[in-house]
Parts: sequence; C-alpha cells; structure tokens
Amino acid sequence: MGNISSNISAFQSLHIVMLGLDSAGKTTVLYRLKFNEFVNTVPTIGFNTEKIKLSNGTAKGISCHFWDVGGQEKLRPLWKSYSRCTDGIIYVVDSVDVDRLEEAKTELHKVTKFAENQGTPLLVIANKQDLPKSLPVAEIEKQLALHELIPATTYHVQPACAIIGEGLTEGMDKLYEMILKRRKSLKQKKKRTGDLRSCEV
Ligand code: G3D
Ligand code: MG
Repeated sequence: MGNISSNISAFQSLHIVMLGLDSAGKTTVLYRLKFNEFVNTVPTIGFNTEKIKLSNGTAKGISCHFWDVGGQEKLRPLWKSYSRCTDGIIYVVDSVDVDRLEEAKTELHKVTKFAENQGTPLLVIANKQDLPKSLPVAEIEKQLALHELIPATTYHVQPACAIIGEGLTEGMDKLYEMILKRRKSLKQKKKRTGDLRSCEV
C-alpha cells in the first residue's frame, strides 16, 4: 500500500479506454462512475469522453480520462486508434448475452494483440450480474479464453452491475493496482536498458 500512495503524485491523469460489444453497458459504467447514479443511455455513435476523479476505494482521488467507444460492428475499426498507448483497457461484457460471447472474445483478443496495446492492463467487467441468467465470472473468463491472451497481458475479471454501480469500485481499484505495477516495472526496465517503446513512460 505504501508504494501505491507514494506513486499517486506521479500521475497527471490516467488514460483509460472502454471497449466491448454494443449494449454491454459501457456508457452506463461511464456515467455511473461520473455521477454516481444511473443515467439512461442511448446507443453510442462514435464515442463519449469524460474526465472523472474517482470517488471511492484505494484509487479515490485519482483522475482518469475515459474514452467510451461505440461497440457496433461498424465502429469497431475505431478501437485500434482509441486504445493505442492507454494506461488501461476496460472491456465490458454483457454476462447474459451468451450468443455473442464468442464475438466478444474475438474482438478482445484482436485488441490485446495490437503492438501498442501489448502489456496494457486489462479490466474485464462481467456486467449485468443482476440478471437471473447471468454467467458467473469463471465461465466468462473461460469463454473469453483470457488465459490465452498474450502473456504480457495482466487482467482482472470483475463481476458488476453498472446500473447500481456494484463492483465498479473494486474493478477500478484492481485496474489502478495493475497500472501502478506496470509503471513500476517499466521504470525498472528503463533503468536497466535505457530503452522504451514510444508509449511507455
Ligand atoms: P453500451 O454503451 O455498451 O452500448 P449501454 O451499453 O450502457 O448503452 O447499456 C445498454 C443497455 O444495458 C441499457 O438498457 C442499460 O440500461 C443496460 N444495462 C447496463 N448495465 C446494466 C446492468 O448492470 N444490468 C442491467 N440489467 N442492465 C444494464 P436499455 O434498455 O436502455 O437498452
Ligand atoms: Mg454506449
């Protein structure tokens, strides 16, 4: 914990991209984090962006610049440029939409393979856990084949219900923890080699 606190001042604002198939609940997560209340959404055409100071958990007070990118098929080509060199990726999954889990898996694996995303911490939000037929986290993890992601990817799967905000604080805390760990290991690597890719700081 000591290490985490001492690193907070090193951040201006974390750059976080939120991806996932359309209707997974990305925009609901975004406005839940921003206003701490449910906001009725409309399908996102393009993207939404918000600067949010986290208000709970161990990441309380940390500023994040979120990019919530539309998930419809025609918008997915945008994911590459929005996810480039971010501090963290949030991938929201509808835990009830079993028929589209394979599609969600394919799109997620594509994103984590982009050269500039390799090693970017990943928070998978298994959303809509309030619904009776929602798949448990272990099943989501299996169906998304998270263990097959490239080894550099550190991830956490968080069960959540975005409409009431359950699970979001825990998820953001985990993401923040992974981001700090990555920053630390990149700094150590820099000291050793003096060499970092363009988006590594
Ligand atoms: P998207 O931004 O990923 O496309 P939205 O998804 O945030 O627009 O949400 C799509 C629909 O899912 C919305 O319902 C929203 O209220 C609902 N939703 C989001 N999170 C949850 C959740 O945790 N539980 C439940 N039950 N529903 C959720 P509508 O009816 O507006 O389409
Ligand atoms: Mg949306």
